[in-house]
Amino acid sequence: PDPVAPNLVAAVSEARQWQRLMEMGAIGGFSDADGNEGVNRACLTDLDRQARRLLISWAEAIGLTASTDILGNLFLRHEGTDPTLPPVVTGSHMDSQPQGGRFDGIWGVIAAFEAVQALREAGIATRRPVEVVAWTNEEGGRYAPGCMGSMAYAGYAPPTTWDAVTDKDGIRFGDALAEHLALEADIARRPLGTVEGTAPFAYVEAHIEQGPRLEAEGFDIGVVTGIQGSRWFLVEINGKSDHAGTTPLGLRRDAVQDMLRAITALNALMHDPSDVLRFTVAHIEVEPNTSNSVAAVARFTIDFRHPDNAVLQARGNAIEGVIQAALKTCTAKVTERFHAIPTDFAPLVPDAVEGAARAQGLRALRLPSGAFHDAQFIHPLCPTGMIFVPCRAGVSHHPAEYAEPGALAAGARVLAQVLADLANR
Ligand code: HGY
Ligand code: MN
Ligand code: MN
Ligand code: MN
Repeated sequence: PDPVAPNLVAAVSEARQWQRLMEMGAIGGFSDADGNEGVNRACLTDLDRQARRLLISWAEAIGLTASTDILGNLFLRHEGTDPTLPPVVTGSHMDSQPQGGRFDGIWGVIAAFEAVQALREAGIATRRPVEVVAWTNEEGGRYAPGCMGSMAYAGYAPPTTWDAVTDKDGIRFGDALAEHLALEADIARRPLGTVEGTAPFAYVEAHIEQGPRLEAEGFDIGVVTGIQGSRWFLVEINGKSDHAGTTPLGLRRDAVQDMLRAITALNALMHDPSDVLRFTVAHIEVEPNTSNSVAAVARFTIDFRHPDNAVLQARGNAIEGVIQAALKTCTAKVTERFHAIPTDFAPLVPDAVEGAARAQGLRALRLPSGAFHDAQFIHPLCPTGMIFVPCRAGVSHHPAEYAEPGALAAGARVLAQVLADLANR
């Protein structure tokens, strides 16, 4: 077992981490009809900024310095004995789904914070700086796609790529970001990742599994080996508004009827007996959206995922043709909004995670992630890995999302040891 582990592991506080999680969960918190405590904290909102201010207040209380880049990615820096070395970066996201849970994303930020605080309290010097990060807009709920902050940081897409994307109130991402940066103008500004600054030495993201395996199979730690691929499409079907009472069916150009034909055809394309493929239509808009005018426009999103890149490309590339062939009276415009290829992490970080888990007597399982994460976009820059902890029944993106305080503390202890390891390499 690692010599630093005992006092470092002891310095990680289960109670302090849980208390911080509950305090964060109250920001945008709500109870659903069954009494589950969920959170609705969209990116670049006052609630998001309130949560960030709370995190910064904790950080400054223990001597970390806060900075933010032009995408609003927030960094809390623990200085290394050699400040010139590329840092180890660790964190996740603070934004949530509209009916999200109190653990998705935010635990990874709080666990990173807890691990760094434990390093400092245990008096463990690190050669490299360690930076806790909160990425902007991982969820892609308010503004599609997700992972905008990490994609811009990694140079995957120019920072202005999404300026014209609007939310449900018609507010442009570029305007919401400009307002956000103005409201956080007192926070030190830093270059944008690898575009203007330096790449990390390594990146580690702690996250709840958002799946059932660790709990069902009795494991404490998930050693994440990679992340499946994701592709998001927006489909706009254009027909013609008409009077519901007087227009014969044969003369209609009904966008809703053609949308249903298109989704039925897509279900056939996406049928996969092995049930490995994931296909979701969950955001639908209709115009004019009244009960007695035939629908002129129907918009719907496609979220399509697969672990095999050949399938992800082939099925994804077939989507437009299948939609066009299914239409009877309308036209369709299909745009791709997100394209993350399947990721296999290099062994360095997963091996360090597994080594730390074993050194701490924890049961560790190697597994891929079904959810996408910011780690997917940091992976090409440096050795990258993730630490999963079990969550109850694998539920996520729902207010019933839950993880045990002890399970989260075990995750933070493994993270602390991995950071001590990587930051001294
Ligand atoms: O959708 C995802 O996979 C992530 O949880 N936002
Ligand atoms: Mn997440
Ligand atoms: Mn999520
Ligand atoms: Mn993530």
